[in-house]
Amino acid sequence: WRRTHYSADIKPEMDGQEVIIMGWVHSIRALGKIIFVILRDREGTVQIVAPKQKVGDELFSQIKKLGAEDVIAVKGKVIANEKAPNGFEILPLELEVINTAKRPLPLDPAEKVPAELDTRLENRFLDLRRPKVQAIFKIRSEMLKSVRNTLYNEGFIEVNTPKLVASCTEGGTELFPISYFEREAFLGQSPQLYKQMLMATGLDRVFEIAPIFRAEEHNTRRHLNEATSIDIEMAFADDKDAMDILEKVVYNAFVDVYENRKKEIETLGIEFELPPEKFDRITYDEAIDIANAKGVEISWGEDLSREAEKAIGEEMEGLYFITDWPSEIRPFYTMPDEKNPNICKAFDLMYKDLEISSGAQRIHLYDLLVENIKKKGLNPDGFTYYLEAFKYGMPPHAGWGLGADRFTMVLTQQENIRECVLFPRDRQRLTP
Ligand code: AMO
Repeated sequence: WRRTHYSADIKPEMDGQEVIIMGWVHSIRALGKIIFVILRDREGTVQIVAPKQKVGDELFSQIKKLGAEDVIAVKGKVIANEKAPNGFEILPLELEVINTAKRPLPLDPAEKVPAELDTRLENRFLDLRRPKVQAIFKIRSEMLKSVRNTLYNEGFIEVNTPKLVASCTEGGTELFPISYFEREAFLGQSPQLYKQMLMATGLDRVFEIAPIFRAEEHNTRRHLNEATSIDIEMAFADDKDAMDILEKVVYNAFVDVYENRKKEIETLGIEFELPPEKFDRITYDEAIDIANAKGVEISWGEDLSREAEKAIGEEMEGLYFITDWPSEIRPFYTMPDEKNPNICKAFDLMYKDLEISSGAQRIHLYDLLVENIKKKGLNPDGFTYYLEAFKYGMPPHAGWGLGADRFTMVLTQQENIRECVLFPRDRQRLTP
């Protein structure tokens, strides 16, 4: 048997046509001489109605034996019926039970009351059968497709850089050490050094969508130990150019999700609003003023605390940039401002109180870079392979990293990042 249609492809106008559908038994209801089976596939559900006198004894008893989540194939006839869901039902002609499901189920995909997140993640393959959960991943996929489209259209080349690495990029903590034969190595925190080195090659504009690993100690709703980062780097460009690209990438993703994932937005039951094409831009100074005005104490030079982010997020609507950060709290590769080296050409893109991206213009000057590495208390010897790329013709460049999981949280309006990752990795969870 070959599947001819997904549930959503069948229309009442196909009345009388024969179809083959495949999927899971979502629910089954026997009312004496008639059985109703709801079959679920990726695109939705179909009602199969089996009246005993029409389908015959043999098929009727075969259908009667079905249980929740059995995998079945049904050959049947489309019957237009205004009273049925979607305006049609299927009269079964033949049924094949492809595989049965053990019962009781550890988690019922048809269950209306949601289970605890932990139970759901423990049984993620079953949890993922639920349309609301699938909707998140369809939107995530749409977002990734959109991001790729925008970046290809803007002249970016997709690259892959190593994830087994020799040095840190985002500060010494948060690294996962691994044993690499007789040497120590780490799981990559960010493709930062590699995407910068690629700027010395003439590839000019590159992007990568790949995992980043962070040994975050704490469990929060916004942090994972393995996340997916959308990274770009562009040569002959400054922080403003990188922000313009980020705006396009994020705005287009909103538009594409809005236009192509209406069904999933409805399934999630969320109010989906398009952002403006240009996002507000406030400086770090303005941001801390907002926090201070709201009673959150934060002095110049401090990184934004969770409380400060919340206070600023209350004031600023939707998406906005924070620019002109103190150099001290940004990574060593960040270009200081020419006029005031205490601040640097870094930016964060926020959605309310959630940071979804950070980026900057980078230091492309060898001496300044070495000096900055030392300033951060790091040893330049550990960065030789990276520093070499700055000696033989490195153009000015800028870039950013956009958290794919956090961006999905924003697009699907989820409060917990784990909802937006198929198999999340946190301090407690290494399986499934
Ligand atoms: P940063 O460390 O800010 O910047 O990371 C960039 C973006 O990646 C996401 N992110 C995470 N998401 C979930 N869990 C985590 N533990 C986690 N860590 C980071 C966030 C964040 O905004 N090299 C720079 C980027 C650059 O300048 O190009 C960097 O890694 O959405």
